[in-house]
Amino acid sequence: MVILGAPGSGKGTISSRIVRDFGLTHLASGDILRSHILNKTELGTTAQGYMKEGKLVPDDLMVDLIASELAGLKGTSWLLDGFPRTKPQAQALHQHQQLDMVLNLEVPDEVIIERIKGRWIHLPSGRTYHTEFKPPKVAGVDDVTGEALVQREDDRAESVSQRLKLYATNTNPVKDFYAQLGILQAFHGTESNEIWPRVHRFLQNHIPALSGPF
Ligand code: G5P
Ligand code: MG
Repeated sequence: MVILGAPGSGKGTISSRIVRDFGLTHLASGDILRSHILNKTELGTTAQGYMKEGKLVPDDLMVDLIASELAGLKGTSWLLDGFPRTKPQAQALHQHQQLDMVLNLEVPDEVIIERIKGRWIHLPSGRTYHTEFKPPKVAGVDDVTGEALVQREDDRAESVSQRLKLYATNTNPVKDFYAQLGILQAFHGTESNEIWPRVHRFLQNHIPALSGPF
């Protein structure tokens, strides 16, 4: 399964609930890239230059990265978040693996711009908090490890508007690609708590064998 949505639309938030209730493995391309940056790998060094400007990492690097991650997940059900983001990425994934469904979160840009200002993350794990929507138990500190939370380099206002523009240009063709395959399911709203029950119901009807408590 793939989850699409603009930067800050709640892909990570909804994905963590899907993982909790349906047991899929969550692969978030941005989290994987940030862990490469943290570990100072060659890919991390290359990707950092693009990411901090709010630009996309080149398709060939992303396709190789995700293909190698998926190769380690043979036989399991997974949820890809943040990939594919361009039509060439979607075509490459389609050759590698047929998807069962694609969830598409549609949240207005003005809501996103406001909410991203309050995001704090724990870099090593990708755990995400929000000053109002999901505050940590202790301000500025990760609930699990007690380590410091940081703001993402690309959450500055200039990078966010650049990311939203790039999303509109590059990812609309991805939506069209999946709509033509008949596997795109859109969820519109301004709050994750309003979108989530609808996603849950949809998944319960489509993957009943995996459905858990709600
Ligand atoms: P990422 O990491 O994939 P984006 O830009 O796609 O980044 P992002 O920013 O991670 O997406 P999200 O996961 O959709 O957003 O949203 P989220 O984290 O769940 O929610 C955002 C914040 O709002 C959080 O603090 C959350 O708690 C809060 N929140 C959620 N719901 C609500 C709500 O209802 N109300 C309120 N008030 N708050 C809420 O990619 C980063 C970069 O990596 C590169 C690119 O450079 C990209 O810019 N990259 C790729 N490049 C090329 N190809 C790819 N496939 C790439 N993948 C990554
Ligand atoms: Mg995310």
